[in-house]
Amino acid sequence: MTPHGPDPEAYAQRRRAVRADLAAGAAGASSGTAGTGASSPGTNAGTSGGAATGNGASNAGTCSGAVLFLPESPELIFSNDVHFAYRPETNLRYLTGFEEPAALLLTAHGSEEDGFTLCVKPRDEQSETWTGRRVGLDGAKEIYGADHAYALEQTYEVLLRHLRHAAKLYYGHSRDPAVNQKVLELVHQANAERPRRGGDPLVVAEAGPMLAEHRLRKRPEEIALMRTAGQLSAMAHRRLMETLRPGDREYQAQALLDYEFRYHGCAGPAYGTICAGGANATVLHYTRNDDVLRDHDLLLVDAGGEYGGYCADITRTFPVGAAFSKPQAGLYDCVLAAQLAAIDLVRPGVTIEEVHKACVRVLTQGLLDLGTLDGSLDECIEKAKYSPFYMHNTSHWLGMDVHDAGTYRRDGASQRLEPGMVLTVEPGLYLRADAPVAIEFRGIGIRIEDDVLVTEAGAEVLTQAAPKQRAELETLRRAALAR
Ligand SMILES: [Mn+2]
Repeated sequence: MTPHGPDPEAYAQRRRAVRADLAAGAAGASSGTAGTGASSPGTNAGTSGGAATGNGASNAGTCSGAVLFLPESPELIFSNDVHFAYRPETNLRYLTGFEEPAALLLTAHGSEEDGFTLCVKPRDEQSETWTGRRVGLDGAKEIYGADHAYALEQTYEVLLRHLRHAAKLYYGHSRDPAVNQKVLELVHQANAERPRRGGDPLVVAEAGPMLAEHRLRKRPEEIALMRTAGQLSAMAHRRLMETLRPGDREYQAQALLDYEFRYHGCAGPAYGTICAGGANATVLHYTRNDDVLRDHDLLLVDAGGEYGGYCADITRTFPVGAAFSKPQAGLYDCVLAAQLAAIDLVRPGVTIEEVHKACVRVLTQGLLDLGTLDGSLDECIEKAKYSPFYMHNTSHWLGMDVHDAGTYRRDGASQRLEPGMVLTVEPGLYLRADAPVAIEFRGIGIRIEDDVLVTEAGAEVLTQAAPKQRAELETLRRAALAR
């Protein structure tokens, strides 16, 4: 199980919810097969461990129900004999908590092999001496609740057996084209047998969007973990504000954050930490982090920890010295006002696009007030005159992935917020060193980012322990420099 992550029952609940979707999705695919598909949703949704439904006999000769297949995520080479830390495919981890290379099948088609299947690396004394203990086939069942466990090498023969029974395959597309090709071959093989065995050809669907619907709405145990990830990450930002000194290198700021994340139980940073001093902050994904931090510059820090499999994503911008300069303060107040206005808007029923538009409106008004734009507010918004200085969206979904699963548009319109969704709110202003603005604004990049949970009542900011009021930042910085 993922350290600090959900308990086994939480994963079982997720699998039950997804199996109910599989059965419902397949009922549509197999509408020609006389009712057997339509009877399965209720049966499958209720079974506790995802055991066989026991109606296998009634499906003989027909194909009904669905298979979800998530292939093994490849192990990647860092350099000769050295691997990157293994990162399980997020959907597989969402449904199991399993962190070794593995393939997953979740099936609801009524055969005796139905249920939750994991294909894993078998126990092997020789290999385990080098690379550590494996869960093995027994562990996959006993610890992770698999109904069936096989060796990874058997993945495709197991998949083919399931495809023979099913009306629909939900496939988690692999980054490895060879895997996709293999799966397509097996689909053809299963279909080639259909004329004699009976049943319509398999319907193949992407598993991602179906699983994304589940991941987009966080369950209580997920929200609890995201709250912890947010709190621990906010504390790391605060610690940096309390200790940074002019003359430090950007990587020293990064090192302190990494230390704080790991020391307090995070698996590590949830993504590549950005520590960008001065004009480096106008590069959106600056990760070199090797420059010297200068007294009169700002430092933009975009960093969050991953705790129990869930990400935080926080950006703060604060003075390397003790105080903001006047132009820095003007821009900062503008970004903060935009962020607060947007967060204030977050509640069920509001669209993610409306959150963005609220930010754009305040940022544009701020740029007009500072003399950086000309024209009326509406004209500047309509013609996107702000876009050289604010070129990204305000929000993305947050969860197990820092850019989490979930659609941003539904039925041709922007996604409406619902309780349990978590989004970032992260306006910024980026005035490059060569930007066509007054000289005092050049080379300033500011972003302020928090993680916001949509609740029944409105919103809960999961990362509010990270200071962002200008006066509070200056108090912290004065104290840091007085040490
Ligand atoms: Mn973000």
